[in-house]
Amino acid sequence: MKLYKTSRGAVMVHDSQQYLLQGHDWDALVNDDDLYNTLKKVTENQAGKGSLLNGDLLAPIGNQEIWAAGVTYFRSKVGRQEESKSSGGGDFYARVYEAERPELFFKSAPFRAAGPGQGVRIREDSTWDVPEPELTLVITKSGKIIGYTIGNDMSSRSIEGENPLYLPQAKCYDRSAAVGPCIFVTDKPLPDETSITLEIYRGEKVFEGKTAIKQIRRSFRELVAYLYREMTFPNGCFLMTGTGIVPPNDFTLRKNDEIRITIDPIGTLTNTVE
Ligand code: DO4
Ligand code: MG
Repeated sequence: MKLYKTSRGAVMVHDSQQYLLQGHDWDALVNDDDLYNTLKKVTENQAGKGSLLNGDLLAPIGNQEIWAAGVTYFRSKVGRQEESKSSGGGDFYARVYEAERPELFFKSAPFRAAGPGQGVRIREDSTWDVPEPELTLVITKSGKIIGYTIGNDMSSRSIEGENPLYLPQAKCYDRSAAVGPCIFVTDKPLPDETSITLEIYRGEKVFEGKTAIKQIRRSFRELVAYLYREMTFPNGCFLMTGTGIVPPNDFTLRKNDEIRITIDPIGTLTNTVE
C-alpha cells in the first residue's frame, strides 16, 4: 500500500484504488505500529475512488527528523576514500565500514526537506556535488519500521573531502534532503533483490547507476537499534540507509539537472537542482 501526502490530506493507494484518509493526522499515521492493518481496514470499510491524486504531492513527512547512515555500501567506502585521500581521511571510512558501530548522522529537519518535484540545492561554497539515492526507513516512536520511502542525501564532496569533520556542512543545508514520492507500507521486509536506480538528466541522460539493497553491509534492524540507543523520537523518525551509487569522480551536479531515483515498490522521486 502506498501512502501519499497531498494538500487535501493523506491518500492511500491500493490495488489501483485511491482512498482519502479523512481525519487522519500524518504524525499519528506514521507512528502507528500496526499501520499496515489500519490501512487494510480502510480498504474494507470505504469505497475507493479513481483520481484523488492530481499532482499536488507533498513530502510524505510530518514532524519527523531525518537521519542518515553512512558508508554502508562498499561503493561509498571507496568513493569517500578517494575524495579524502589528500586530507588523510581515507582511513576513517575504511574503519567505519568494518566497525561494529555504524556511522549515523543528522541529515535534516523536516521543514528543510524537499518533496517530490521540488527543487534541491547545491551549496554556493561547494565545487563538487552529487545526489545520493537511498532507501529510507520510516520508523515509529517505538522503533518499528512501518514503511519505506526514497531519500536523496545531496552531498558536497568537495567540503566532505577537504576534512571529514566538515561532514555536517557537506550534508546539512536548506533542501539538501529530498523524500518521497510516498511511503510504501508493508508488513513484510523488502526483498534483497530490491534495486535502486539513479538517473541524472541534463537534457539527455548524463549518468545512470544501479545497486540492490542486498549490497548493504548492515541490517536495518541494527541501524535502527543504534539510532534509538540513547535518543527518543516522539514523532518517529526517517532514516536514510546510505548510498551504493557514486558517480565517477569527474562528475558534478549542475543547476537544472534532473535527478530521478527509482526503487521499485515505492516509485520514482524526481527533483531538479535549483
Ligand atoms: O561518511 C560520510 C557520509 C556517507 C554517506 O552519506 C553514505 O554513505 O551514504
Ligand atoms: Mg548518504
